Amino acid sequence: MLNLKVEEILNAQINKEFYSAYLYLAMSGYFDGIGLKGFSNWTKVQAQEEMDHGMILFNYILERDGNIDLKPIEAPVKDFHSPLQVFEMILEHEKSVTSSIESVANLSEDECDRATRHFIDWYISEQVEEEAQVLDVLKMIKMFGNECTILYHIDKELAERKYKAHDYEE
Ligand code: OFO
Repeated sequence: MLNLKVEEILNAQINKEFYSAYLYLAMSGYFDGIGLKGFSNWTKVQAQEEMDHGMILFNYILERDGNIDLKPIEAPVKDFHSPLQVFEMILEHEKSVTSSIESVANLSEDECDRATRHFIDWYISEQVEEEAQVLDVLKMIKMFGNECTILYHIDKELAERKYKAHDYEE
């Protein structure tokens, strides 16, 4: 049986993961609209991964005989102006998700819920990976992004990203 405080924070985290998916989808739409199909692909793949993150939490709550409590998903922001501005926004967003994952880890420790503490480690590693990926793109854009030909090459590189279902690994 899942501790009620832990159950609540895990349900809140589901909401954050699906909000993330919404946010990335909004970005994907923006990039498609300005002709950057590779950027659009990258953010769309990220949206799919975020839905996996939400589903893994959903399945975990059920596995622990907890209750699912889904809240409305906020509409994503949509004031996007350039690849640089969007990727800066992504980095800030992911940092805030990292800190909410850390709150889950801290609470599960405080509540002596070892199973959740162990489970959430996967998300901690995932956040390290995500922030690193975003930083790589951000650095490329900062370095070369103002030159159209280079932006075109970055776009081609981001078009290569493929969605692979994210499975929770012990
Ligand atoms: Fe789910 O990792 Fe990004 O937000």
